[in-house]
This record gives sequence, structure tokens and C-alpha cells, in this order.
Amino acid sequence: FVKDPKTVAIVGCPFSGGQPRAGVDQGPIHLVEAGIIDQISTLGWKVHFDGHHQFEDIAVEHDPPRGIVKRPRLVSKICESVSQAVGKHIQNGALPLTLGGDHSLAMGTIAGTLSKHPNAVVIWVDAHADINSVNTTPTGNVHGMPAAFLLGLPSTETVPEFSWLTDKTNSSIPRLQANSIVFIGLRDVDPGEKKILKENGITAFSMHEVDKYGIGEVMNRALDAVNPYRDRPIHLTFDVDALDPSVAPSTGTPVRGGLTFREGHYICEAIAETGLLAAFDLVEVNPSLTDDFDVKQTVSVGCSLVRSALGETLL
Ligand code: 6HN
Ligand code: MN
Ligand code: MN
Ligand code: MN
Repeated sequence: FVKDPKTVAIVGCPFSGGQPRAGVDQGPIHLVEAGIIDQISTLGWKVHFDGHHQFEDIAVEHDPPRGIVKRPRLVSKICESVSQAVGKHIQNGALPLTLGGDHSLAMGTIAGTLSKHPNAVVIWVDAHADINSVNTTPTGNVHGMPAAFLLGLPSTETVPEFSWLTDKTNSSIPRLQANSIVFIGLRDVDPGEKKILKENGITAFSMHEVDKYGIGEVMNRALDAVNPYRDRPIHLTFDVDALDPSVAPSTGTPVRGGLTFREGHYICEAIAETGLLAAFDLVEVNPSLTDDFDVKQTVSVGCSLVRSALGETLL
């Protein structure tokens, strides 16, 4: 589905409204300044980038919580516009690469992919499951909830700001099906999220399974679960906190015991190998929480994951 000559369209999203820590909005700026565009070009891809995604801010006093859900208007608005940007790039035959920004953005990116590839599957790489519903979220931070909104879980319809995504009577965005998403790298999953995963029969590989079977076998099983005939487009959404904090320290919600450098890259390589990658998000790089050395390391591993997903390490 990516036309020749192959083009990556960069959607830089300097956005932090789905969680409380400032700085994650600077992630895309650092990734671009580190040379990600030249690096992708060097691999033989054309790169389309005309500046970071523009969106109107909504002041916090004009955006009170809806129940427990924080910044509903702001998050919804940028996600809707990101979904249109991603959809347009796919329409033009390019592979959208979204640079975050916090993970609430995945509502926009995945909705955009599904609007053009209704049969796409999602590979969600994260320390967290990001599947809290309105009834289970312990924080009200929307970056912990995007998968719940994409699946249209009960209670998500109580947030009218997100009706462009959740109201299926007036939407051109197919709902994500529970058998079309798989999680890898989990190790900090809230009790309510465990229940949601179980009740919906969602396939998930925690760090326990990565240790037990090895990342090679986990990737085989993950692809078999959502893409047994290897014929469905893949949307890869990669939260940098899936990596161990020793590998990617500059992120808002680090959790020990994560993926090694190689395990993270293996995931990207295994997806590159399928030839099915349709869209990629790299999110939750936060350059303001750590010292310069840690920021450099995190940004550089982020660039390197992107290159792997675009085929760098395949012979
Ligand atoms: N992320 N489960 C916690 C919550 O607030 O719902 C943490 C979410 C973290 C989300 O890292 O993208
Ligand atoms: Mn453009
Ligand atoms: Mn996440
Ligand atoms: Mn996470």
C-alpha cells in the first residue's frame, strides 16, 4: 500500500495534553533535530515533512474535565485533526510516521489508518496497556485510555467530545476490533485494564512472556494472533517506555524491567520483514525530564527504531 518511490510522511505532534508532565511536546522537535529525516532518506525513502502539526490550543479553564477524563476538548480536537492528516498521507500512498507527543495521539493516528485501511491491525508496544475506560482510569489522563476509545468500550460514549470516534452512527472510521490489536512489553497494567483485556479476549504479551519465550517467538505469536495470513496492513504504535529505562530514560512514566535495545529493534525488524507496515507512531519521548546525556540516548534509540521499521537492519 506504500507507493513507489516509497515515501514517509512525517506528522510531528508537539502535544502533551493527554498527560500532566510538560516537555513531551518537545519530543518531535528533538527527533527531527537529531536528523531523523536525513536518516530515513539515506535508507532510500522519500521524506515528506512540511513542519510540525499545527493545532489550536484550548486553555485549561475552557476545558474542564468530563467526569474524571482530563482535557477532553483539547485531546479530542488534536486527535481528530491528526486522524485526517494520517488519512490524507495514506490516501496519497505514503507511510505516515507520527512523532509524539503523548500516547493519546494514537486515537488520531489509528483512526486515520482505519479510515483508509479498515482491515488494518494494531501492534501496540508499551509498558502500559493504555486501555483504561472512563470507569477504570485511576488518573483521568487520556494517554492511559486511547485503546479503550478506539475499541468503543462501554463508558467511552459518555465523553461526547470524542463522538467523532465513538459514535458509529455518524462515522467513517471503522471501530477497532478486539481481535485486531495485540500488545507487547506490558508490565504496568491497572487492575481494571487486566479485566478489560481478559473480557475482550485481547492478545497481550507482557515482559513475562518475552522472558519465557524470547522476542522471536513472541513476534511470531503476535503476528499469528492478529495477522495469520500476513495480508493485513499493520499500524505499529511504539511507546518508548516499552524499552527499559536504562535504554530510553527520557519518558514520563518509566517502568523498570523493560525491553532491551535489541528486543525493541527486533519488533521493528520483524514488522519490516512482513512488508505490511502501513503507519508508525513513536511517542512519549520527553526531553525535559532528564539530563542531556539521557535525552541524546533516548532520541537516538527512537531514531534507530524508526530506521529498523523502515528496513535498515534487514539484509
Ligand atoms: N502511557 N495506566 C496509567 C493511567 O494513567 O491510566 C498510566 C498510563 C501511561 C500511559 O504511558 O502512554
Ligand atoms: Mn504536506
Ligand atoms: Mn502508551
Ligand atoms: Mn507507556
